Amino acid sequence: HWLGCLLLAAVFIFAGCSEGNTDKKTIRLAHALSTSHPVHIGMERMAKLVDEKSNGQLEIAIFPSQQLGSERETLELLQIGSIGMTKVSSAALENFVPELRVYSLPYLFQNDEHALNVLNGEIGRELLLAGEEYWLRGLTYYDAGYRSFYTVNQPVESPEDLQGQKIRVMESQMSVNMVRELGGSPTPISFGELYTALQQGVVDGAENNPPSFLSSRHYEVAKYYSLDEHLMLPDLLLISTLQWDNLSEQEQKWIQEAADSSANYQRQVWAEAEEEAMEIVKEAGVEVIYPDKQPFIELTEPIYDQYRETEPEFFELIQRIKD
Ligand code: EAX
Repeated sequence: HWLGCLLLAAVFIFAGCSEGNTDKKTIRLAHALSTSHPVHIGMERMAKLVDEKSNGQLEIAIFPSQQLGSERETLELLQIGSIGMTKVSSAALENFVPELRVYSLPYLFQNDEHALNVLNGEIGRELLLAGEEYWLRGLTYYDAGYRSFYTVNQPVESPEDLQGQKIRVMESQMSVNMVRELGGSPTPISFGELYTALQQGVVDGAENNPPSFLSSRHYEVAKYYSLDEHLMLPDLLLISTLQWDNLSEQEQKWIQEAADSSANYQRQVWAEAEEEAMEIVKEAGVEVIYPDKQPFIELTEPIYDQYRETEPEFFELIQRIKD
């Protein structure tokens, strides 16, 4: 029987196998982060809550570390219903749900409170559900803090230092444009391939938040971390609409409630994880730089002009919340 399970798992079916209990449903959730990452810990909480609420009848099986593919690939698997759930950065979703490009505007939010008001408010909800027509239903946001540059050979004290440096970005045109405006050479690579790319000199640096910098062990190779905090991209927990429509109303309610509650929990875990990550990487010999953000802000202004030409709606709404 176990061999059967293994084979079925291998061909990506979303109905799970279970020993002895034929009513039990398993939903597979795949993502790119390692198990020590605070966003993974948030998802574990969600899975635990679903298990408790359903009395063990509904199981969320988590596949971390890009085991089932990159963020782009898991989104594709969701769209055809091969897996039920995924967690990706909003930047990875841009190619699927263009409305989400708004989150990729550098220095979009004035502060944490502004970000939280947007995400937890009407706009945040609308953007979370914007993927429904593309078979990607958003369940909740997880906090992914601020992204900053890290480099192998040369510290980034100002945008000039990005000149001639190959910087890994996510598969996001907005991120490509951002790095280009700042003077670097953007190179899209999936998260799971980045450690080797840094090590082998395929790229000279990347950008991410402190817990990802730590849990990916990129800090072993990239010894300069410049906290310019150019992006605050939320992570999104998503369910395939094919999976969602296959659930009873009660099951949908369990999942939504568990997702909401896990997001609150994850925000608490995040703050601590961020601080801890900074301490650990410093201890490991990473030099932390606190650059003046102004030149970064000014150089990325053309991104706003490009964006405004196509779809200014959400940006204007987000600006209004700030005021
Ligand atoms: O979604 O690819 C990345 O850099 C992301 O930060 C990560 O996978 C979380």
